[in-house]
Amino acid sequence: MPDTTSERAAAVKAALRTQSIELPSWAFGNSGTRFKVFAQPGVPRTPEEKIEDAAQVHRYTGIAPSVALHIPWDEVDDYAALAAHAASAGVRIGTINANVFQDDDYRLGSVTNPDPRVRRKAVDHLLECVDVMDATGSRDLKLWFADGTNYPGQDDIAARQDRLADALDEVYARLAPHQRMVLEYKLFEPAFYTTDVPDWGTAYAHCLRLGERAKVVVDTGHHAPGTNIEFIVAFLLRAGKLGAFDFNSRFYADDDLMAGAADPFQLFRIMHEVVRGGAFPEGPGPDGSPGAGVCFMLDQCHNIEPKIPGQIRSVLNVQEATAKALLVDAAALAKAQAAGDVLGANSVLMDAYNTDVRPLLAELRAEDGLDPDPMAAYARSGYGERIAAERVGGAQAGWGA
Ligand SMILES: [Mn+2]
Repeated sequence: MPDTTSERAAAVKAALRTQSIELPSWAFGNSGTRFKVFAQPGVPRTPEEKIEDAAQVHRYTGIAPSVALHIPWDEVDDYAALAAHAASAGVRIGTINANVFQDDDYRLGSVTNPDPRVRRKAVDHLLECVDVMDATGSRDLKLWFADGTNYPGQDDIAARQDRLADALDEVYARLAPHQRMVLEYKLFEPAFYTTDVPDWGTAYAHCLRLGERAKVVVDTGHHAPGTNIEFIVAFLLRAGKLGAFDFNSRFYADDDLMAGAADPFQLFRIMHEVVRGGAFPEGPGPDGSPGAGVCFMLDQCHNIEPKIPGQIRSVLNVQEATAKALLVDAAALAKAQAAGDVLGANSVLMDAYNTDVRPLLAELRAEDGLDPDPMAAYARSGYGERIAAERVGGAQAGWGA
């Protein structure tokens, strides 16, 4: 990083111009808890309308050019046409998220179900998702399994791992050379006793066995309280096994709140490891190998707040944390660390975190022809009022839609 303040600011802005954050299509549909899903006016009724809403987030932030789909929530007859629709809206289709948890057949699990018929059905769905990727040009297949057990003795823990491995093998073998599988873990829920992919170690072990194109997804809301997530990020990056983030905030468990809302300092610490690990800005590895290729995605639900501004706020929070991470004086940090200067090293990190980067980000947007205040610009645009007036009739998208 250059020495003078203005050179540093220019370098940070140049790096930030390469940032892209993927949006989840489901964030634009209705969502809630097991107690109530609240409907909001103007909510999309089709995958096309979800993509149009996502395009608004990109329009005002400039750094959210892709939308992840969820199959079957975003099922359409013609995925190539959907990809063309996305392109005409100014965005593209990103990760394909599989869903093997919303069918009565999956009561005892999907790919780990004791019944081979159900396992076959689940794997067939995952293979269909790869067909979708072929049509949309997507790189990543994201797998999250709700599989697990609720009671000791309910099923054979190790046998379920065998079934999981068999399923992953079959899907991995189906991927084209440019496609990847990214495996997400979650501590608990909906299973309450064992979860078949509960932690990064389990995901890592399966990915390691599968090969180069299988990588781990870190969903920031999927850990036990107090877990040091940046350690996991550092470890996976070092091993070349970090595939993607699902950013969201949690106060208690899997809360799916806006990224950076609960703990902006944690988000900064994560982004510091990302920058340190060479995953952003992305460049070739030290040995000239291809970049880390980490997909920076949001996975959130906006149960009570309006959805498009909720996504804009989250994107801005990730951008702010990234800007602060880029401001860390790497040379000063390395020097303090090498000298065993505990307080000095900590100060270098805290100086960056405590910097107000909002003026720099406003300047960056103005230079790039964006409104310096994306939240205000969206509110002024009248888009929210327009969709509320126009999207009348039809069934609103939401969980299970
Ligand atoms: Mn997730």
